[in-house]
Amino acid sequence: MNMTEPIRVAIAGHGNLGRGVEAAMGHNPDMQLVGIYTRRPPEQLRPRQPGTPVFAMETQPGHAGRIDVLILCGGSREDLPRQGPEYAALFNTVDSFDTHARIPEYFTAVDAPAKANRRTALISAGWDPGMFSINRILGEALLPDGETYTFWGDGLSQGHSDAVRRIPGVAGAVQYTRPVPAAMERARNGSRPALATREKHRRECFVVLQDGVEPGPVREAIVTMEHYFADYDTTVNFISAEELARNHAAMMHGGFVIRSGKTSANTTQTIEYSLKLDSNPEFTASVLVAYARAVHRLHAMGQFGAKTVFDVPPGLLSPRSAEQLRAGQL
Ligand code: API
Repeated sequence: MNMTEPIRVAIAGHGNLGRGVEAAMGHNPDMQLVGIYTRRPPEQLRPRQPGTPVFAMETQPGHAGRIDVLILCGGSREDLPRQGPEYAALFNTVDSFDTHARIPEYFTAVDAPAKANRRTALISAGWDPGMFSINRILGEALLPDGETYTFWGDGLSQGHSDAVRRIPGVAGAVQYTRPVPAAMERARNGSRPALATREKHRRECFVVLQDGVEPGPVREAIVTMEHYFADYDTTVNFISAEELARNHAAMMHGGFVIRSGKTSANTTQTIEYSLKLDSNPEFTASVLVAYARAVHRLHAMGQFGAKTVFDVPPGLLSPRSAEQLRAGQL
């Protein structure tokens, strides 16, 4: 691998996450943003950095030789199940597929085309799944006799908001994840047994309907949605487009992973990893960009196929070489 040539990165999809990747690229001088691919008319898109080339999504397969890593910024419900396998045949990719229960089948769908075409495809990066997943397995490996607690929020879940927006009749929506304070307290005190899903978080949606759409069926479609809402107590508020724009533009999020365990009968050890995010999509994007660097290196090492964050050594995320890291960071 030539360390002096920048890694050529492109973005597929220019929503909140795609814009976050643009911002993150500005902080990583060893990488260069060589294109943004969009489903909208390319001339309507305003890149953060004027002069960044913008292309129609369908031109992408013809650009395979110009892109080292393609970052897929679509949603998990409808975009990635289609785009992930398709683009993994043509490019090295990074995505943030975040439907936890479907990750095994998504991995298989991406792995086959990536292996067949000698590409490297890192799936399900971000913070959860992603950094939180790493902290969960570290906690469990280091403290086998214990309990793990993941809490999210208060904050705006991009995945849940996107899932609501895809319901027919919905013009706009956001979803807030509200942790239950008493449950957080129990987790911090090492409560055993583990808490049930419904005890830990509530979900609150603010939804704008298209003209003439009845709220009842939309509410029903939300609260019964598998993998997103069915296991939670969910409140749905219908509001105007003006109110959505005025009161729900901030995209703060965060949360923590706690592992509490015993190393001998009366000895408790606790590990906590916590995030406070002003912008959920910008942080997720920062994670994706660091993993794009790792994917480029894994590909150069001949490690083809689908990968998850568990398969990537942390040193590969850093712009520094292994020698530099040994000298200054251990
Ligand atoms: C929640 C979390 C958010 C994880 C972060 C990311 C997102 O329920 O708020 O969609 O924003 N699962 N996957």
